[in-house]
Amino acid sequence: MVGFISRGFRGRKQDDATAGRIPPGQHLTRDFPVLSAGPTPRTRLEDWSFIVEGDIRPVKEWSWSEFNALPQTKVKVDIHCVTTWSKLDTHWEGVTLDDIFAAAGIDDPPGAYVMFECDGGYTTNVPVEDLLDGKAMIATQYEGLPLGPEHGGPARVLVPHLYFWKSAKWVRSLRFMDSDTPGFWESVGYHIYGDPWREQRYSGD
Ligand SMILES: Nc1nc2c(c(=O)[nH]1)N[C@H]1C(S)=C(S)[C@@H](COP(=O)(O)O)O[C@H]1N2
Ligand SMILES: [Mo]
Repeated sequence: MVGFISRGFRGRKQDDATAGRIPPGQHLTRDFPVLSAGPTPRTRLEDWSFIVEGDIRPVKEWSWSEFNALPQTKVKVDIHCVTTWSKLDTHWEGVTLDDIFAAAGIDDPPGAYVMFECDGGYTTNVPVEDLLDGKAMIATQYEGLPLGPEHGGPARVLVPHLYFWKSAKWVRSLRFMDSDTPGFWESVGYHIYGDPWREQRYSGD
């Protein structure tokens, strides 16, 4: 009987802590599943760079050491994978897109959308306004440690308010676009935008 009561009490406490934080159709996970469409690329840091590209030519390129000299920001966020797992209170460190645009001298973005391009060929499209005001970063650390290769190290996109497929692993460039062109998953039936709170899993949702 006592066991029953205390189990019930723990259940209630957990419900209160997570209330309103799990989007529709999602469930909580404590581990960190790896989801990759292909093999894990292993780019040496001396060969790594991050490039911001406009239509015509590169706008800015940073080597690994230059990139790490940009202002660093820490965030604690919840992440939501379209395969229905959500994970709360994950800690990341990296460079916000605001700071990347500032360092690239971009006041007026040369397109309303971007395509993120990765080692291994993965791509994903995101509207520029979803990257600004601290909503997104290029993350290089997870839970206080360098980001592991299976989770996208050396650097991945983190756009936690959209489904996690938008958080491109092994990212190497950001290309501005005038129109919202589908990336890898978006072109095979996943939603062009991917808001977990509106359950935008597939095109047509
Ligand atoms: N380059 C690349 N980025 C990617 C993917 C991928 O296959 N390749 N998978 C996406 C998907 S579908 C998800 S859910 C998350 C998974 O990130 P994780 O493996 O760190 O959990 O990465 C996203 N970013
Ligand atoms: Mo995913």
